[in-house]
Amino acid sequence: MNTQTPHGENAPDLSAFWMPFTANRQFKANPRLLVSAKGMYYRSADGTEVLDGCAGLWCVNAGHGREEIAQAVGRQLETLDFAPTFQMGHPLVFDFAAKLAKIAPAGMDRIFFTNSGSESVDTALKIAFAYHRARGEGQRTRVIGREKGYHGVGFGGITVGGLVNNRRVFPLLPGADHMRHTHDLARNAFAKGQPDHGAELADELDRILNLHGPETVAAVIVEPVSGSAGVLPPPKGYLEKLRATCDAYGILLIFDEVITGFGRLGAPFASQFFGITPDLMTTAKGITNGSVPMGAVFAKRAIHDTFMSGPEPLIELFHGYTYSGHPVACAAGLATLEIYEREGLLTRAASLAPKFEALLHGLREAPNVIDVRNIGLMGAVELQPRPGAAGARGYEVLVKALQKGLLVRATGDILAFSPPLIVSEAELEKLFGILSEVLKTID
Ligand code: PXG
Repeated sequence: MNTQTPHGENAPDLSAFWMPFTANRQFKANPRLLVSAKGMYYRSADGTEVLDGCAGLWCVNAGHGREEIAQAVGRQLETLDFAPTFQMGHPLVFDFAAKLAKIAPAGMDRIFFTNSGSESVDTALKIAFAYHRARGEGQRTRVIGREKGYHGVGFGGITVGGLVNNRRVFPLLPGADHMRHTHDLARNAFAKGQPDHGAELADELDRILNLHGPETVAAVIVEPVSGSAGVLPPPKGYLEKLRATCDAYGILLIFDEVITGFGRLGAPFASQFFGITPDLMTTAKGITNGSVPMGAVFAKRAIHDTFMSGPEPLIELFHGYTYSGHPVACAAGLATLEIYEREGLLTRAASLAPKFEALLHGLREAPNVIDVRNIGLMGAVELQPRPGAAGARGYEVLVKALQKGLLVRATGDILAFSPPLIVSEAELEKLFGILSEVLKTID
């Protein structure tokens, strides 16, 4: 139903939509609606052009309104709108998996489709448990995550995640433990790229393994670069140590690449950027350029093959979604991969990163800034919280930046940046120019 509201004629009735991760009443009192998008820009309901500083929600890596994706999706809807992938198949899903396997980290060429990052995480955890069980190590029932980790909102994801607001209200799966986070302003503030200090935090894993017994642990899951916690690149040497410890005890290492996947750091995946191969890798977001919901778990071939040893008529893994490998999502994904490859977007962040870094760190002296950090085309500016009003400064920046034509992501008082990978140097200058102006107006 359309009603007249103070926010414009024929604005939609806002009451029925229960908004995710949003202060609903605050938003509905002062709504911010985006109505169209092309390239690097959104257009808001009042006609403002808004530069997209965060690729939507870290997902629109090839920029908005890509015609090839729209056409592929339209064609697919007319050709084959849906087909089951339980005991059936359709050509696109096999084709898409094969093409993803080609850009995957070495050996991670077996792919399970989901519909989101949260589903990818739950899927990867279930594969880990089932894998150990298939090898006669069913006693491996524990999983280890990290403080400040974000792995989506399924029960598996919030159990291994480490953001207190996502956990405190809900019952969690048994048997999880957490390593300490690597956010260390005292030693690492204003680091460019991987910080120098903190590799020893990976020794936390040994401590936790000694507490529980390493033979009880199925998997360790981390974001190679924490995203939602406010862009925390791993300290130098940290991921290497996690890899070595997992190897020493037969524990699976899961990289959650929902944000870092599909070119964000300047390589197809963070795994290749850091030169460390996990056993399982979770993805979503950029897999379809954010256009159609989809996710995928990449598994090492040996893990997949472990499941393929029983009697052939038996289902090997009792897991899957109605929409695993949905034909329309596959069409969107195939068109997305073509764009990524044709335009070199899976590596383009590498050449833009120096400019991005220089502009971002140029905000170092802006009011209230207590840290600036970056890696690839991911960056964050951390503001000192206002006494007694944590998050207020961050929210004010979000609102004021939008008025000036820039979309930023604020988590608490941390501002995060992850522009589409098509961004030009001039657009980066514009982005940080607007931000600099806005920061000057925040008390
Ligand atoms: N893992 C990681 C590392 C993520 O960043 C998920 C899993 C869950 O994905 P889905 O598709 O279920 O939402 C995510 C999602 C933000 C922000 O700005 C980050 C995410 C989602 C929304 C906002 O910090 N990441």
